[in-house]
Amino acid sequence: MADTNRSLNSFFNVNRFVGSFNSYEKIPYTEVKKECCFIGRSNVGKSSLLNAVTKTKKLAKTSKTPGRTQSINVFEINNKINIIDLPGYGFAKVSKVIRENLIVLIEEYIQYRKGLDHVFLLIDAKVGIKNTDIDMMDYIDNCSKNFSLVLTKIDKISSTQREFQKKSVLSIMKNYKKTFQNIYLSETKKNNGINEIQKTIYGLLK
Ligand SMILES: Nc1nc2c(ncn2[C@@H]2O[C@H](COP(=O)(O)OP(=O)(O)O)[C@@H](O)[C@H]2O)c(=O)[nH]1
Ligand SMILES: [Mg+2]
Repeated sequence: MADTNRSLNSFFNVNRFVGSFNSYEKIPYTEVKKECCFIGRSNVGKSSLLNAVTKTKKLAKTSKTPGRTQSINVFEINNKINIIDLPGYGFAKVSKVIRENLIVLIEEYIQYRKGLDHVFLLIDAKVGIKNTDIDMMDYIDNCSKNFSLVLTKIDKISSTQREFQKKSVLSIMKNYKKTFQNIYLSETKKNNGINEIQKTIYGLLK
């Protein structure tokens, strides 16, 4: 087990930032690669998760100020898998126009990007699922894309609350029988749940 974990860490540790793009059409196709993406509300912990998965501290910029990332950030793992850090949605403090443009950016990426194999939708464990998350799941489901949920920042709640949150989230997943795949609970600082997420991403290569 420890060996598998270590080899996954070294696999993900070979990575590079490809670039930031303001439309899915601008993302280069270097060769056919497997691709997954992280989406979720602003400040949910997408960039922190990317850094934890890649074991690279400052690969993606994390921020205490929500709404900073407004483009599609592309990271390449081991020349084989792309991980895409998408802008956060549902952030109230940006203008309505920007908010709507961001939703279009995210939705077009999900619908049209060839090679997108798996969407990780992040939910803040303390905040729970919001309407904007449901809208996004409906959209992903309509596009027939596989997705998994990641309940983030579980260190902020008790184990009882974790179980409650997990159960209530899973009951909603009955609406997405074809596309919903799995649920992960994560805490980036202590690396909880990170290995399971790495395994799923690595598994896309099969
Ligand atoms: N307590 C705790 N805070 C976290 C965790 N993951 C991220 N954060 C914090 O949440 C804030 C937003 O994180 P970031 O990764 O920038 O979110 P993004 O906007 O979704 O990319 C930052 O202050 C992070 O340090 C976690 O597992 N536990
Ligand atoms: Mg971010």
